[in-house]
Amino acid sequence: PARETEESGSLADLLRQYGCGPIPFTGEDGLYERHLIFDNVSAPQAAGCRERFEAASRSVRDVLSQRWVATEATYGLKNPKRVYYLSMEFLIGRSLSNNITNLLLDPVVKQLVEKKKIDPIEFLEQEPDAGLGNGGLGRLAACFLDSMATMQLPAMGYGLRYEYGIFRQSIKDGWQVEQPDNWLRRPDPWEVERFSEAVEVKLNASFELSGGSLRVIPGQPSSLLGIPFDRPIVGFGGKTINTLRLWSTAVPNYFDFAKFSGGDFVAALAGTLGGESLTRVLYPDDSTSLGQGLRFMQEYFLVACSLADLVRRFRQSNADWNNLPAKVAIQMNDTHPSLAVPELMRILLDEAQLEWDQAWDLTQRTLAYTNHTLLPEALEKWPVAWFEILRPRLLEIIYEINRRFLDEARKRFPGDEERIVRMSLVEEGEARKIRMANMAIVGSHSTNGVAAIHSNLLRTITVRDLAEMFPERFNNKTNGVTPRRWLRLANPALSRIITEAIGDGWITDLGQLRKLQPLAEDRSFQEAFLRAKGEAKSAFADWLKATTGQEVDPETLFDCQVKRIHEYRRQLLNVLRIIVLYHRLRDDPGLDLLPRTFFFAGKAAPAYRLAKLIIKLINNLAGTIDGDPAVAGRLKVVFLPDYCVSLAERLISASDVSNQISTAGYEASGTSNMKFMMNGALTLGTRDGATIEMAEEAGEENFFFFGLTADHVVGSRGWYDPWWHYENEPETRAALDLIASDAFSRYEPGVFMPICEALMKTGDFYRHLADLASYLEADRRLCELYRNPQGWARMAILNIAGSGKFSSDRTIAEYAADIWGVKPCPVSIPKK
Ligand code: T68
Repeated sequence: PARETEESGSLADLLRQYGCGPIPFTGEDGLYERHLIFDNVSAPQAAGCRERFEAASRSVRDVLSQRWVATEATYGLKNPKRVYYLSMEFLIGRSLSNNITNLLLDPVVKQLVEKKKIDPIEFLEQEPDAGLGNGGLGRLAACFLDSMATMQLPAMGYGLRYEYGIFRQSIKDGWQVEQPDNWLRRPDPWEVERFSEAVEVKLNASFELSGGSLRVIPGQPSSLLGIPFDRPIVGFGGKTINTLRLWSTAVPNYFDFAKFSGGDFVAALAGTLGGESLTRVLYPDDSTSLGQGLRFMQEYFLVACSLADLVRRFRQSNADWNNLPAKVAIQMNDTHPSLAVPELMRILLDEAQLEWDQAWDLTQRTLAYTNHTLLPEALEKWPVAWFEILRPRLLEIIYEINRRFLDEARKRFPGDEERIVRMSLVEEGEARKIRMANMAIVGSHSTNGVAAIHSNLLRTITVRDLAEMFPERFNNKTNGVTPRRWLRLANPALSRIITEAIGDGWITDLGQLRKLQPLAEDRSFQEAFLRAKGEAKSAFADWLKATTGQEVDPETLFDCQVKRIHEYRRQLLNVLRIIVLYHRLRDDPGLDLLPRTFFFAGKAAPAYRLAKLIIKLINNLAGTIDGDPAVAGRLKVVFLPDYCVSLAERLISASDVSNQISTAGYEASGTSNMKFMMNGALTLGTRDGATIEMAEEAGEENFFFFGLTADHVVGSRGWYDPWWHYENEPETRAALDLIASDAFSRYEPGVFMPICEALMKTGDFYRHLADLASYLEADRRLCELYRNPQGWARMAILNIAGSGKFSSDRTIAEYAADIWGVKPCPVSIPKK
């Protein structure tokens, strides 16, 4: 049995505990030098930046390896209840600097960098972002893994090892251009392939790659192999190292012997190409379900591999299937992995041979579901026909679930057949479809939204009938972000002054930031804050210049809107604001306007034409302003291409103003809003998502709220008229006229017509014009405050002090207590 070991002491102690043993990190025989020589079989002096990055990563991995093994061994031995986070996306970003921070190795690495005269930026920039996600949902999953490991929870993430992550965005003539993200071109130093733990997924169809698309051959059973690739998830302090297991497809080692002996050697092998492509690429849509067959197969592949794997692990330590909910919690990140409902039933019925009622009870008590959006176009519905082709047994099970569920529903709501039609897991129509959200809710014990307003709208509007049937299942878990990456790592200057003021307890207990509240009035702390912000802004400006050649002035106010481009997120509203300011300046060149830089960044789904046109408009506006000597030095618009985790780390820490301006009721939560807040930016925003709760924490008087509330938005459907604003608000009219008259498209006349149409002709669904005037008014108040640096610093500090609730540690503590019932399981290393 394991015996507990010592607490961490000195750095040397720590390294020893991590299992680094007598081998030092650097020096003649150190890990780093060994990797430089032996991994590449070349002289260390010959190593380039990439080789140095790989050697450093390998060395860090060596430091954590034994601890990683000990973590899994501890779980095996103590058999605690474990949580499995199933997600089609993990937007990880870079790992080297994060793992160094979380292992507390910064002093060691600092020495290395100094001794070897390595340029740390050049060196860290070698690591590609692991961009296995679209946006908030994928980044949330990554923050949750960090928190679970830090809180020593026995947890594991399951996802897919896409060979191509979210596309790389570049801008050509103002337009978004997508390029493949070949992030695995060079070997990834963090992943460990575990071929011996491969699982087989049986399907009722075969696949072929023909002409770039996947062709399904129904009725020809086949199987795929899922190969696990494990990545270490380092908890802060390095005590727990959990695992993110990503599945990659391979085709079993079989041959089409008929074809082979017929002489068609190439065709026999080419047949395997179809299956191999399954995990090739991440779908780049963050808010629409396009209903692609390949996506459906990816989802099933994730679920089938992960459940087979976790059930195998469960069976190693537990004889009785009835213990499943006592030992396993499975969280479904949106409906993407909701095939877990019928798949777990299949395992319990067909493999464990349990009776239906028992299998159903265990399934429901094991699974839980998180909803991330209310947008109808994002709700997944899969054609019944695809189930029939791919896995008919799942369809049988879904029909039986539905039959029993509707029987119950009819008892609860006799005579209300319309309600039954709405609640059914099956949507009738020409092509019958399975409603995945309904299935996830019916097949689990918990459904949560991701901010208070979102959970309420979900319960009272979107899936009201189901919430009336199962009220006890519905709950809220307001999102959070990890302060390790988003404050300690991203903003060293601010972290330092916080730690100097209140100690470093905030890193794992963000509520302690409250202690900063009294310091908001303290002159010297205000000044320290302004200096730290200035430092971050200069660092960003230097980085931007060095990597892109673009120049921005850190003396100007940095005003940001960074997120996926979508109409509901209203980047267009921001554009209208800037056009109004530009127009004022043109009208009156003597105007006393606060010098500002407006940053935009974000990707548009490749098939979302209006979103791509919005990017074009932002870029053309930037060009027009740059070319206008009348506004030089006073207004600047910058569209930063290829928004990703590592860019977010640099930009958010350097921001003064955060724009969170979605149409109220549409942004489920938002998570960048929280990152900006804890980095001391002030929020210009609508009452939507978690921004509402942020203001509750910091005090509304420290927020710049404007615009319609969610109730107003709902109430205005039916009578809202954008033309009223056009006719009655001169600045609104002027801004729209400028767009329509090609002021920003002199050489491409008419190019922005679809934008004018969306705003005026088709009714401005997202209420841009309704909120423009109040946006400008809030903006005016904000600029006034900025002219008073002490007042500004005071409010920013109050925001930081109020941001403690938005640590993902708090969110995870709530999931653990209310949904999963899991407790910390500290790792112990058996004494040698
Ligand atoms: C986001 N959703 C929400 N979806 O928009 C955001 N969708 O408000 C919230 O803060 C965040 O989730 C975390 O809860 C997404 O990011 C997707 O990325 C997505 C991807 C594929 C399909 C549908």
